[in-house]
Amino acid sequence: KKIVYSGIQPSGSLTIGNYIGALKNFIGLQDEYNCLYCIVDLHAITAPQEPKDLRKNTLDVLALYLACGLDPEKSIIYIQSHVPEHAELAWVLNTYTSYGQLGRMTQFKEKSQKSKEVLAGIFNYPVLMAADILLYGTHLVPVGEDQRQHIELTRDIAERFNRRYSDTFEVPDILAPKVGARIMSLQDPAHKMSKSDENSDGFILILDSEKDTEKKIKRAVTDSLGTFAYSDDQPGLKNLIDIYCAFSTLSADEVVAKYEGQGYGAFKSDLAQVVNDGLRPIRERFKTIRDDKAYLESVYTEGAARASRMAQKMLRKVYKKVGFIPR
Ligand code: AQP
Repeated sequence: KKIVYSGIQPSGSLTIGNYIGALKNFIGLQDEYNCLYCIVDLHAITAPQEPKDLRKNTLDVLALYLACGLDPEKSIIYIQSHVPEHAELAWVLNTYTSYGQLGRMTQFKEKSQKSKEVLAGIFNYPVLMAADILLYGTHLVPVGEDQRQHIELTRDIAERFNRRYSDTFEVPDILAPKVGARIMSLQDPAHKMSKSDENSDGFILILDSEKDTEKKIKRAVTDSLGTFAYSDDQPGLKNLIDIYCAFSTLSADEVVAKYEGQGYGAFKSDLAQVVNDGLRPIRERFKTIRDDKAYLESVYTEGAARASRMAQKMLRKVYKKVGFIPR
């Protein structure tokens, strides 16, 4: 079986962007592939985190993984900091990554523009991500479109290392969803929906109440054209149609056909219902799972043990190739 790897940062509560672009697609891959799904807390600290919030968010993400249908019997589900090989491999890979290439990463440019002090951690973020992926011989990485550049970089690093020594790393491919690979902010459709957005109207959290979900959709920015079309000239509406498609079986054309000639109001209230219907079972399951501390602990402990075995094997191989003396 091929290997699938992905992770989500516990840097806040997850949005429907995280869900549509990543989490939702994790579920279906579990039967066909050997999947590893990580909660990447080492990545999360590249932005300042309050320790107690980080602890809470990490367990929230774990419970959400399980509530969405990730199955610890099928997939390896674990917390990144429990497997120190991630950080160790990242250090080695840093010596195969150019400063210039990291400086060209869009996510780095955007995040560093926003912060007063640019941390080395945010600059090196993609190298840690490359380590996550390469550590397990990953073939496929299900992520949103915003991560494409990081996957390209991971491929470059793997190829560079393989050329320098001999075949060591599998060169992975991205697996981006056909619909909803890039969900935009509800308040500013030029920017992607992000859990760390200061304006909470910009995102819908998986765990938002049904009322808040509805409110945020009603407030979502559209346009004054008044025509119902799926077009780049109407990015706000286009984004809402993408969200509708992700939570239903309809295509964009079918959604347009259904609401053509109507105002945006009717569409928005139906959209709120479609999103709430889709999220309701997850929201309900989340509560029960999140309260079961012992179960959560057993899942992440078992997951880390299984991930560690794979990670140790790869790191030993890498250390040997580099020329480190085994202890
Ligand atoms: N708006 C989005 N549309 C589609 N997919 C998205 N993803 C994130 N935002 C969108 C996908 O979610 C996965 C996990 O992302 P992450 O938490 O590791 O980091 P991120 O991409 O930086 O997500 P956020 O929400 O924007 O987090 P913050 O605000 O903390 O930086 C990835 O697969 C990503 O593609």
